[in-house]
Amino acid sequence: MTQRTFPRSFVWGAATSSYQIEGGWNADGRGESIWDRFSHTPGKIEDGSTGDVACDHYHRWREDVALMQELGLQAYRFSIAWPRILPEGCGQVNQAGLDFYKRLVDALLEAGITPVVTLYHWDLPQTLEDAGGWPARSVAEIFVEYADLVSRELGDRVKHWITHNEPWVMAFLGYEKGSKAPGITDMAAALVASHHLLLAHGWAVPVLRQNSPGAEVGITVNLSPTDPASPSQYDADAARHFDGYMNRWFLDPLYGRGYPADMIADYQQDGYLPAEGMPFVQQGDLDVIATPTDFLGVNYYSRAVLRSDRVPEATNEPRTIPESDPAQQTDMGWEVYAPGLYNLLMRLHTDYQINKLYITENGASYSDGPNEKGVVRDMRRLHFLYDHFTAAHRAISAGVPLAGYFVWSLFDNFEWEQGYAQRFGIVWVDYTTQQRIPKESARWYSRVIASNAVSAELPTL
Ligand code: IFM
Repeated sequence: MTQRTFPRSFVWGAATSSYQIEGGWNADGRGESIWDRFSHTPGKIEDGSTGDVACDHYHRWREDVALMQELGLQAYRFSIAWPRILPEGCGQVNQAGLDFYKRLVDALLEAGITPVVTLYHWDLPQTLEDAGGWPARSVAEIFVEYADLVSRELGDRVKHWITHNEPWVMAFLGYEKGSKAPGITDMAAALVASHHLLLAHGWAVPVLRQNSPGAEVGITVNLSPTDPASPSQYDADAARHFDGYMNRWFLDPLYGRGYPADMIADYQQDGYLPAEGMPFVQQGDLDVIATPTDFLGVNYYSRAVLRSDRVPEATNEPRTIPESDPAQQTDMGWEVYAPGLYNLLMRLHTDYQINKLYITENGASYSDGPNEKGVVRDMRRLHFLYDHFTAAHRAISAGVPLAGYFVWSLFDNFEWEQGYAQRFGIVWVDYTTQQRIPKESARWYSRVIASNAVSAELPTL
């Protein structure tokens, strides 16, 4: 069978995040995070659940690393729970928390698995939210102290650092829409938060480099290629705006272009920014944000199809709206659209000339569980991954410097405001017994890793 082989140095891994899998929410001196507060607030999480126990990884990390080794993972991307290390956000260090991550990193290295550490995957210490959260510039300064501490402690062993995961989600779902912690609905505050997240990243880069010689340092953004729903100029403008909101608002400043002028104008028009622009951007901030990094982490799940809600009643504009086929959606209701990954990678390569890219998350939520033989035949996830790996291979062949791929997620886990109803894992988790069962997608992924290739034809089992 013809194979599509990946570059020899290509890295295959899987990803998780602290609040979604660890549990042990108040074990051994861990402080409260905004996600503890949010999930403990009635009505915030769809199934009423919390991350108090989640996959109990805090206690089961040893068997989890053994499972990663059995699957043949070459790298494991996980995040550090800031309040486990600094229960109050800064000041007093919780040694037990640091020791947990030291043991985990050592076990990974012993198993031949490269640790890829995300410093911030949304679990801000509650004390820092009480002090103003990301809309406060002081929180960005404190983030650098936290980055300094963690990289001084782990920098000899960890050589891959990601400052933030998906600052768009933190800023806009946390502070504009309020669907995620801390649950605030204030667009003006969200814009300030987005700047402080980027600033914190830029300040942290040299600190991480200093404390972790030879390390690769980057940031992970979630990006969504954006298509207009019809050839209408109104839909084209809606697509421009959404692309600016979700993609360019982060990419442009990270790659030295400052915040996009069209978006500043839109936000001024909507009253979210004052006439003078962005008064919270201080002199030198944009240079800090554009500090060169070693890679960009890209999380890709789907594209966005935009339909304007500002079309005048009487218009001759074409308005054919393609409906997304429900059979082509994951359980999240997200369209399965692998060409979007190829298009996105090509755009990053041509528009931003990024030196190195990793897909730090890609995956799908499907609820398939164990059959009577205890086998999880998650063929839709397997095909999803196959199509996206193939799209990535195509991009590499076209010259995109894609260096690795992390499947989201290693485990079924706490899917934020959706609780445990959504299952993204390649490993099934029984939340009653904490039994882990690698799904068929995981078994197939092991074979992809071992051969460093995908077949030219859709795999069957
Ligand atoms: O579960 C999340 C993850 O925490 C961040 N990226 C998207 C995933 C699926 O929603």
